[in-house]
Amino acid sequence: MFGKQHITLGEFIIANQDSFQYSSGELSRLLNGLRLAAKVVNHEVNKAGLVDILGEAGDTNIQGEDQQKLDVLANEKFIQTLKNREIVCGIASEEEDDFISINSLDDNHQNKYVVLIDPLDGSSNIDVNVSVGTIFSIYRRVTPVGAPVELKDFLQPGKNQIAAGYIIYGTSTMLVYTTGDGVNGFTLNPALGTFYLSHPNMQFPETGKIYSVNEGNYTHFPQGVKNYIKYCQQEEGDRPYTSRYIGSLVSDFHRNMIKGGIYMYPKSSMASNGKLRLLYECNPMAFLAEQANGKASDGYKRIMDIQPEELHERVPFFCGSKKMVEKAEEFMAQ
Ligand code: AHM
Ligand code: MG
Repeated sequence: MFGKQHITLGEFIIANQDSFQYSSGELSRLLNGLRLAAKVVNHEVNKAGLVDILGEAGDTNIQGEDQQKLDVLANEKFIQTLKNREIVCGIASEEEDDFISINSLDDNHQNKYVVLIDPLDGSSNIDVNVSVGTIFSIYRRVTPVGAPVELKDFLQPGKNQIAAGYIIYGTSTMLVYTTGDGVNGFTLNPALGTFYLSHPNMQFPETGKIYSVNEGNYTHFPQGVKNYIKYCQQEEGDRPYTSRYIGSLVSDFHRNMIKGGIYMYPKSSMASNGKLRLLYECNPMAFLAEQANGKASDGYKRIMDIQPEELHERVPFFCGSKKMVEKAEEFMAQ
């Protein structure tokens, strides 16, 4: 419909809103809010090396990790933008202990969507100038419109997501998202502050040659994962595969989606559910993966079928090219 060089994210959101079945105007406003916050955070991330903004903020988040200043800042920017625009009824963030209910008295809680967000994932990479990302996930509330949101609005299985995406602050900044109708990627032109459609209809190759896992934890992995890693390294057919691990989920996922590959964060004898959070990291990435012809699993079953029990729940994660994830599952099942 448009030449791909010329379509902006704003135009794309509007052009596609009619294909969305419910409250499309509201979803468009919400996506535009995220787009704005992404630009603000991008600006901060880009100047991280210039100003005295690095280092620990002094707080510890709910997972007991030290927060760096940019995590706090990104968290604030996203929450502020969504609150100010009164476009959601609730927000849950990886950086907040509890969900936030947006009490907009004027409209009597008419908003229908909740947002779950990991404002700055992979933030241990910031002070070494390696890519980081923001991950977001959007659901329709399950409680009735007109009342404050409840925990159950956030504890929905990933298959209920109506949109999800990420922003990657990399060599260029990109926003990649899905509303359940494929995955599209937009690259920021920093001179104009505008995102342009650069990667229409992104698809994981059916299979690939890259495996991404923190192999330092090898001895602590389940036998199935060890065997799969050995399989990746064996010389046979198109193997050995290449090992690439940035330690920044968004970046590892993005590369694997373009080139073909598998990302794994298995459970280990040190962490019985792995490290990644079901609601803020795995579900949105799983939705994107499935929409891009890939697959996401906990090693045995589909990520998006899991019924969450708590906001900060962790889950083992295997995600990427379909055939590779299936092969890893085969090894897990043995
Ligand atoms: P974070 O939410 O504290 O940033 O942790 C998530 C990150 C992922 O982006 C990355 O894939 C993983 O943690 C790396 O963990 P590890 O250093 O244990 O390999
Ligand atoms: Mg994270």
